[in-house]
Amino acid sequence: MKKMERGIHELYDEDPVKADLELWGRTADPVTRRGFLKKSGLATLGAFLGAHIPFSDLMPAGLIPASLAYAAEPFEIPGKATGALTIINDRPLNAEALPHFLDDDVTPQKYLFIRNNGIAPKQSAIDLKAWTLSIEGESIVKPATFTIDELKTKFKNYTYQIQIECGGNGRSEYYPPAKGNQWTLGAIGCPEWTGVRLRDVLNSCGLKEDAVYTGYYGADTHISGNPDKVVISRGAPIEKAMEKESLIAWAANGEDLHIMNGYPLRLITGGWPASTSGKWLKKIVVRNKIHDGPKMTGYSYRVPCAPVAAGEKVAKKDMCIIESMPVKSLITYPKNGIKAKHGQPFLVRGHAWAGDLKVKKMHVSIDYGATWMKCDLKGPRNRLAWQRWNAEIMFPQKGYYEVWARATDADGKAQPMVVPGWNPKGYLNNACHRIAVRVV
Ligand SMILES: Nc1nc2c(c(=O)[nH]1)N[C@H]1C(S)=C(S)[C@@H](COP(=O)(O)O)O[C@H]1N2
Ligand SMILES: [Mo]
Repeated sequence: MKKMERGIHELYDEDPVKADLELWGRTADPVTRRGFLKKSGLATLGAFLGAHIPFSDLMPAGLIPASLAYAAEPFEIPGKATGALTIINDRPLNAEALPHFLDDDVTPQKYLFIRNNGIAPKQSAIDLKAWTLSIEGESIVKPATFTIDELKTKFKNYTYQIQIECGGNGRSEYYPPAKGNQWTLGAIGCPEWTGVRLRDVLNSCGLKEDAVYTGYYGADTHISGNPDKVVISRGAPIEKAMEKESLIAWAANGEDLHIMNGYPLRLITGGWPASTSGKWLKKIVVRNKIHDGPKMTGYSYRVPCAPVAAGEKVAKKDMCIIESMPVKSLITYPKNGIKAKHGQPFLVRGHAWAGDLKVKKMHVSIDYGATWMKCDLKGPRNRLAWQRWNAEIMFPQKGYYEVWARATDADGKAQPMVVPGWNPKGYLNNACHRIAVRVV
């Protein structure tokens, strides 16, 4: 297993304020956590970042400067764009996109993250004609099995642009650290999926009155090699499964699914943790109770029902299933650590999304969140698609800056500026994305 080198993160994980003090000679106000860079520290940090820091008095202490926080080494993955994805783990394979590769309105599959809990089936072993999907479970009247051709011809086909984001995206920033893939920002993507509506297929089999939850089963195999062990079997409440955007999809952007993204068939459950979007789909069950497959119970894809202190032990009974994902945004242009010319407008853009909701407002800040500027924000192509935003910034003087981006959802909830509520498995980090800019 390859592990990323996380030197500066580790240092900050142990004690961010101490790390600050050691590295930059900065002390923090314990209440505001605002940094007071001593003259010498200011010089050290400035030298490290390669520029004077105009808003240094506003820069929160204990926050790793973005120019250092998100440096990532690209690896190569077959079938994916070289250099665009960072491997987080190689068995099972998990990889995320560097944010600036997610700049397209519609995410090309070569940039779409990979989150495998087990071992993916081999593409060469998949016979498209022989692949079947079964619909079963105690709340189905007439269980049935469909080939992919039958799905395509028996039911109306739909195409929607829908974002999927791993519930653990951003996990690497939690302290105390949470076990699991140390995702930074790139376990998100928004391709255009083509398939049939899950509800059309379920209705054709007859849904009983007592239907409560779905559960999926895929063709991947358990990391232990035990053929009887199910890798992951999650689902969604029947109301979510019956939404018109919930798809059984065979294509992304008009192409076959990439093998690592579920070829030849997968579920798309937009706006919810992508763990509900089963890949290599073989079977869907409709249950008369909350599905209890592997990774539905215990601490998996659950957060404390009520907020807890960082590092606190939480009883299983106090953990609640994650449903709609929180509001979030990415800066996809330019990339972190860019140089800009003083006196010229600086163009920034990205995407914003908010689970089941729309994003209502988008702001950027160049003074560590002291003031915010409203961005241009477009509507989604369809429900559950991310939204494009643009901004034009003028930097007041030369030096080191960070551009912070903050989205607000239709309910008025905004992204937090720093890592939000700690939880045992490190889910739902929707802190503002920031990039470093050196204005020269
Ligand atoms: N069969 C199966 N489906 C799965 C998974 C898996 O390991 N096996 N991982 C889930 C998780 S946790 C996520 S975040 C998404 C990732 O989808 P992607 O790899 O296409 O980006 O797939 C989900 N569906
Ligand atoms: Mo995930």
